Amino acid sequence: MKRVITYGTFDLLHYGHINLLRRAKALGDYLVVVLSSDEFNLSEKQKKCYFTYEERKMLLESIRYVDLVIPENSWEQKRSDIHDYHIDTFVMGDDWEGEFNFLKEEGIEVIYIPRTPEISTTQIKNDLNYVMK
Ligand code: C2G
Repeated sequence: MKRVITYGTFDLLHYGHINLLRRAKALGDYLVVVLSSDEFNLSEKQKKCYFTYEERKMLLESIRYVDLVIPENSWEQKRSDIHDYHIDTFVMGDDWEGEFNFLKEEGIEVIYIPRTPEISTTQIKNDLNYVMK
């Protein structure tokens, strides 16, 4: 059983997120998604989410590629997550290219996957704001 992990906010879930989750799951048999809490988003990423953590969690849990959703409360929890969940492969979109290579020290694969172009939560918000004006 190959276990894969990925991290994110996943607000206003869109096809770019789904592409990432599908490709992450294809790298193994079990996918853990570590979902940024509302507090972590506000304090560490200056992101105010449209959907709450519980709403974003429920959406992710409904996706066939996702096996487990747990909270992300700090930047530092990755090392312990990898051991606690017996992870073999860490995956992120390539906007994070190189940022998490230190995790290779824990004996796991670190893979960056090309982002889906043309879509982002920010883009959606901007487009909707434009339309609503
Ligand atoms: N993503 C993608 N294509 C897009 C948009 C997002 O592949 N068009 C990927 C991102 O690269 C990331 C995942 O989808 O791997 C989740 O994206 P975000 O919710 O924006 O996550 P982020 O804020 O980058 O959080 O500790 C790491 C952070 O929690 C990552």
